Parts: sequence; C-alpha cells; structure tokens
Amino acid sequence: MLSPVRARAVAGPSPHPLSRTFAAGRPLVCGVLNVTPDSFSDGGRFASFDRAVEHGHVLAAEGADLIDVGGESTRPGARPPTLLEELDRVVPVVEALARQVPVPLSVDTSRPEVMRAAVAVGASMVNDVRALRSPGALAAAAELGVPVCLMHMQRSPEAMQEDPRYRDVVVEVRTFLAERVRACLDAGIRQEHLVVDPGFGFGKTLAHNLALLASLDAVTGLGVPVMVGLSRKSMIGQLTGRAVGDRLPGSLAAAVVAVQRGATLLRVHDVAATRDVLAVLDAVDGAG
Ligand code: 7PM
Repeated sequence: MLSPVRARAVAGPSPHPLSRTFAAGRPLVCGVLNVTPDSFSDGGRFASFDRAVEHGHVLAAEGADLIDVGGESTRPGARPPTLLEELDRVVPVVEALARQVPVPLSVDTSRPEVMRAAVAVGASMVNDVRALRSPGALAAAAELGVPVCLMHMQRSPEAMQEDPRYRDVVVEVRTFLAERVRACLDAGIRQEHLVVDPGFGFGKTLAHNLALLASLDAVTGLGVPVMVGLSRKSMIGQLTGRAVGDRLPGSLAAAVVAVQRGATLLRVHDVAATRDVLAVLDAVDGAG
C-alpha cells in the first residue's frame, strides 16, 4: 500500500491550498504551529516533536484550513537556529502531520534546504518572513512549484525592533511587496501561487502597525491574496495592556478589521475562536 505522501505524489500535486479561498467564499484560517526546541531538563529528545504533532491535531480539529509549521523563532532579538537544528525540528513534524491530518501544511522558513526537505515530506506551501531574499530561496521555491507567502520585514529579526523608521510605512511596504511579487514572477512562480503579508510586528512600531492595518487596501491592491498575522502580537499587548496569554479578544477584533479590509488568510493561534468570528461575519455578509 502507498503511504499518503507517496499516494499524493502519484496522484499529482494536491489541490492548491488557496483554491478553497474561492470555493469556501470566506477567508482561510492558518493555524500557527511553532516547533520549539527541547528543553534540557525534561522529556528528552522527542518531547518537542510529540507536543507539536499533538498541537497540529488540535489545530486541525478546530477547523484550520492550513497549518504553518515553523522552527525558527523570529522573536525580536532572537538568533536564528542552525540549519541542522531547523531541519531537525520541522521536517519530522511536517512528515508526521502530512500523514495524519487532512489539512494542507505550510513551512515557515527562509532556507532553501528546509523548503526542499519539508515539501519532500508533504508540505504544500512555503511561508517566508524574508520573502525569498535568502541565497537560493527564490530558485528553490520556483523549482518546488508550491504557493508562497511573501512577508515584509524591515532589517533582520535580531535588529528589527531597534527604532524602526519609515518615510511612509504603507507606501514602503506596498512597494517592497510589489517588488518581491515581480521577482517571483520573473523566476517563474505563477501569480496564482503568490500571497503577500505586510508583516505586522516585523520592524514596525505600534503606529506603523496601525497605519498598515488601517490602510490594508494598499496591500490588497497588489492583486494577490493577503495574509495577516496579528494573533497575540505585541501590538495587541500595547493596545490592551494584556500579557501574551490574554490577548485573544484583542486579536479577534484585529482579525475582524483585517477581514473587513480585504485580508484572505488569517495566521492565528486560536483557530476555533477565529472560525466563530468568521461565521458571524459571513452570516452578516449573506444577509446584506
Ligand atoms: C516569537 C515572536 C515567535 C513572533 C513567533 C513570532 C508571521 C509569520 C510569524 C506573520 C507570516 C508569530 C511570530 N509571524 N509569517 N511568522 N506573517 N506570514 O507571532 O505575521 O507567530 S512568527
């Protein structure tokens, strides 16, 4: 008998993860799955693997349309993991979930080696906070033939929150994303495979983040689907005074605003709650 991954390879490319945007007629919910490193003291070698796979099942059961698996903490000031650390965290989790849950997986990485390895074991999309600017990343994504999310970030995760400045944040983010879309098209990536993301919190002050959310139409105007990641972010903390674990109401309000301004993918931690919000928005649209 063929393994699910093998069977999919034989059957040809799986349906485009984004085709359901149009079929479903509603924004898609992308569940965040961070594979955090093992701690030294507890569970041992496979603790983070087990935790991540279990959480992937939870996200799928809550109704995620896509699950984004990442092994690089892009927390401000964080140092990136080595290539081997990142491969070791991400690839086994993608491989297990591709066999176990019926939800498409994206891999949150900037490294061509991780893109190739994750797609080989069943990932069907690449989400890159560096928008394929790392050496070899654009060529790898083009060769893999999968959809790609291109995110805006000013500087690097290590330095991005040290006094970010823009002349006009909305214009600069839009111009950057337009340039990356052009680079992808020139590299042979199909336009239907592109998604853009303004990168909330990535080299932006609260004022920058609010300007981008209020003017999201500048980004949707690029003509490709827009993903937003607002869930639990520090901008929600700054607006509400809440610690990271208490930011769900603020995150849901931000999700409503983003959808009403044209976002088509919501990258969130709280999938079930976000699906409830979308059910209400959708019902109102249907009545209008
Ligand atoms: C620590 C701090 C860990 C921040 C993880 C994060 C986005 C993303 C991330 C986003 C896209 C988080 C971030 N954020 N990819 N990856 N858009 N496309 O809050 O906003 O999940 S990592």
